[in-house]
Amino acid sequence: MVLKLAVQKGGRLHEDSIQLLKDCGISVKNGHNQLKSTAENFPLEVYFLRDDDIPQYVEDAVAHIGIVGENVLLEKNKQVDTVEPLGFGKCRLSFAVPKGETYTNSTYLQGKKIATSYPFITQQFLKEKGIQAEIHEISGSVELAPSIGLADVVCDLVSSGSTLFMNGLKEVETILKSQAVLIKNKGLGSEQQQLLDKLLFRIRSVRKAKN
Ligand code: PRT
Ligand code: ZN
Repeated sequence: MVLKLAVQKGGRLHEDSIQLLKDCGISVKNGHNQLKSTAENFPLEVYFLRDDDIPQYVEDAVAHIGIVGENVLLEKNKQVDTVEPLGFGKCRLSFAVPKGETYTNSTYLQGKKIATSYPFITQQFLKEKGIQAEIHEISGSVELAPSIGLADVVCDLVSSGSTLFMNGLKEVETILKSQAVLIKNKGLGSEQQQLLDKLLFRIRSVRKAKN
């Protein structure tokens, strides 16, 4: 019996995910271009995937558990359980407008063109507010959209704010605060649940010791 964990293959969550396992006393070799790796001292198999694919893999029980940003989890809207916030990968999903614009509240967005990689979360926010706007889904460099005339507004991830600033944009409204979370498949067997409980005990101890 082995617990299968999906983590990001590269990118911003990869190193912190592997470091968390290390801090839990679990060593994982990440060979170049490997899809999976077996831990040496815990019954754990680690799958290296694009973050966008992790919720689906966990819903389908290809991986029992996964580490992913709440932003991706909410956008993909898959049937999985959130087990634990992990305290890294912190960012926010915010609207930003050209810096000369005056934004007082979300009614500004009425009738605007909004570029985002998070169409589902953005649409949910607009719906809640009763706002009609046009959403343009783009997968990268969202912050360039206003300067090339593709959109009036962007809804993008922000951490320091410097990307927005360098593109002449200002953050005006946050719709989601996000961090990496541990998720699990909804139908875990009791043996997998026991392994997860063991891992979770270590994760909580590590996080307590750091605070
Ligand atoms: O290849 P793969 O699909 O796996 O990776 P990816 O390119 O889709 O994601 P990646 O590695 O960029 O981010 C993975 C996760 O890290 C995200 O889903 C978030 O949960 C989290 N995270 C934390 C961030 C940021 N901070 C962040 N700042 N993800 C992206 N950004 C980008 C943002 O999109 C913008 O382009 O950084 C830029 C803004 O940063 P500041 O500091 O200039 O504001
Ligand atoms: Zn991605």
